[in-house]
Amino acid sequence: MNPGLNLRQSMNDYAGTDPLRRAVGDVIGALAHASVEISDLTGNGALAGITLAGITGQAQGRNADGDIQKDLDVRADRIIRAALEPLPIAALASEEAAEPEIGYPAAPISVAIDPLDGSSNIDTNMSVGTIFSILPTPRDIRATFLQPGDAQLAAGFFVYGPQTSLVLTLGRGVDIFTLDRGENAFKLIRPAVLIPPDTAEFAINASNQRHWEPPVQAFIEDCLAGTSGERGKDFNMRWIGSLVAEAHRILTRGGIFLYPADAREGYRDGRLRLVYEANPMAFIMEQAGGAASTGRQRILDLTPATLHQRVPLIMGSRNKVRRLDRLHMSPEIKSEPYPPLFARRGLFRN
Ligand code: AFP
Repeated sequence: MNPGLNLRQSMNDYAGTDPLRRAVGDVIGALAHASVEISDLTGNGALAGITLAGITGQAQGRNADGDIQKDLDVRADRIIRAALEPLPIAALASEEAAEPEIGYPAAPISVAIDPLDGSSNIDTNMSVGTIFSILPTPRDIRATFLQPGDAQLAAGFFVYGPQTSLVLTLGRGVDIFTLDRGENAFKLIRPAVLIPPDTAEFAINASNQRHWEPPVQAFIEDCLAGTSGERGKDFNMRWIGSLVAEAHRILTRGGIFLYPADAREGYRDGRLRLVYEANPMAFIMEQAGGAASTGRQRILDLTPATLHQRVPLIMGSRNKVRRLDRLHMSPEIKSEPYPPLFARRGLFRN
């Protein structure tokens, strides 16, 4: 596709006369429309509390799964629901709702969303975003969001940062569009994005190091050892605390992102949700030549047991994801609770 092509035209080209593709394209168009309003809202920051009654960016309770819920989370959820309401969608699942909302059960597609990912960053003026996954509606509508990630028809995320951008896969590669505010239209800026297979940049919340499993300890230890260690090269570290921003950076210059399982209460399966965070991200990473796994299994192979199920997520440059998979499978790492190497060097201790 030619750079500068607008999203509407791109969706028309994709859909052609295929009704299922037309339904997918219409949902993406509606999400793009909603994203402009969410972008404006997040762009106003604290001013939103003045210009929009009741928006403070402060916590206002917890969602169904116990996450702190900001009023912007709720507002973004409402904006998306309003944008999708006129469309024939069988079911809509959201991080902000305990159960999916049933719309038109005979409709061919369903949608899962994280309306505002990274909302804990809102008051620090960091990039946040909206993540979405579009699935075929199965015969039993109750199983809609319990399908493996490989079933996805499309997935993407909007990043509300210096630019408002859409990262999109329709199962035939990854394209990045940026909002042209003058024309109020998303324009294609990077077609057929590919992630470099190798990288010297990792993203992990290092404050959780003492809780990680040995394979992750070993991998990060090697990165930190740099040229003095067995990897023989120095690494750079990033941690933004916003999955969409980390993913966009990886699509731009490569890298590996880890939110692994850890020993903290409630983090045995990591922090991120399989259905509306890990699955869409994994689809995008693989379509851009990268990889996404739990360390032991390919993310897109997993069958969700529940809608808000959490899963360890390791994604990005495929050679680094594969290295972590090998470390999780290697017997010598598994047999030691903490490799002596780590105990001796204790690079995190001082
Ligand atoms: P919030 O949406 O609650 O800000 O969580 C963001 C997130 O799910 C993901 O976007 C980040 O990568 C991750 O949490 C950051 O988690 P930590 O705060 O534990 O580092």
